[in-house]
Amino acid sequence: GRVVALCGGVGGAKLALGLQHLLGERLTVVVNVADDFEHLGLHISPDLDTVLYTLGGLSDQQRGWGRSDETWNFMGALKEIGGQTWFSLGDRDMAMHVERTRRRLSGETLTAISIDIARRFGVRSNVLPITNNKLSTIVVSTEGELEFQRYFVGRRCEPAVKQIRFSGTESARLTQEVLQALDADDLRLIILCPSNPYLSIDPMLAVPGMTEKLRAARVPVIAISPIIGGQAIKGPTRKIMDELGLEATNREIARHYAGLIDGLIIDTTDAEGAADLGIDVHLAPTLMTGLQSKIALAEHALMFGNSLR
Ligand code: GDP
Ligand code: FO1
Ligand code: CA
Repeated sequence: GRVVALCGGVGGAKLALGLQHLLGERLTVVVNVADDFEHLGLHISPDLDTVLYTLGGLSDQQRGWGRSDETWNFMGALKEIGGQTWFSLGDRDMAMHVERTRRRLSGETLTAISIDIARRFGVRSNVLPITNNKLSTIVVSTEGELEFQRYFVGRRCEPAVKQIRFSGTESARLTQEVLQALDADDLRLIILCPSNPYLSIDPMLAVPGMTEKLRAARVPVIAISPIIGGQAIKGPTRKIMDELGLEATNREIARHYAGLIDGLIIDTTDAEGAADLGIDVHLAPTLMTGLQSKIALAEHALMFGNSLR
């Protein structure tokens, strides 16, 4: 059967790679686009980039974003003439932004462009943006409202988060391709990847109809916790939970997704207290390092999903 995975960037893409290994074209990865913005006149889609590069075997493992074997001549030259350098665009990565921008201006949808580039990268699974419409995360911080990349990259997530808002939700629509994936007769499981719940998954859940789709799903919906031992593996998840007055625990992740998921995978080392999360819990090693650990966690997700049917 088929599987749909809702995915942000780095954390989600790691599991998506393991799932792709097991499922190939039976996997559809639905990707967040609320990190997207226009920069230097280009349309940048960071989470789509991360997923396409990761599933295509082109991603930089250390940096987490962008391509491996990258060079930075463009940025160097841009700096010399006084251009904006707070957001780095690698020379090879630049091809993606320029070509995607050109194709959007010529009238193609983000979906069509993503499908075509995935095919050219030899990606076997289906990679779909959640929407073709503009959707943007706005961080309401102690220093005022910040556009997402200004907060994340420009300010390195330093301003304390008071609230996270999404603009464009009223007019955003799930794409036909996403709806088809969620309605497929042979769909067996929906997975919320271990992505940042507040910055990566919530904007997708904010697209009209998405939470209703998950609630009405005739297949199990599971999540993998991005929190291990009260800490995030990378990025501001833990910091944001602290700032929003939330406990950085699997219990809080379970509470956050309550009503949407049928089960939660948490790390084996967090076994204590697993019984009273108020939801079906599966224990597994959830720290993904090499390819084998990504495939192993993907196997756990499929097994757990099967057990809930
Ligand atoms: P971003 O869009 O690049 O910020 O990436 P995501 O939102 O997809 O993922 C960020 C989240 O992934 C963070 O909360 C991390 O804790 C989580 N994460 C990253 N690597 C792992 C891992 O190996 N295991 C688990 N369980 N979570 C991870
Ligand atoms: N992240 C950074 O921390 N600094 C950058 O200069 C940067 C550039 C960049 C360019 C293209 C792209 O697809 C992603 C890029 N990222 C960069 C990553 C990214 O914007 C963030 O990690 C996320 O949006 C959070 O998911
Ligand atoms: Ca992201």
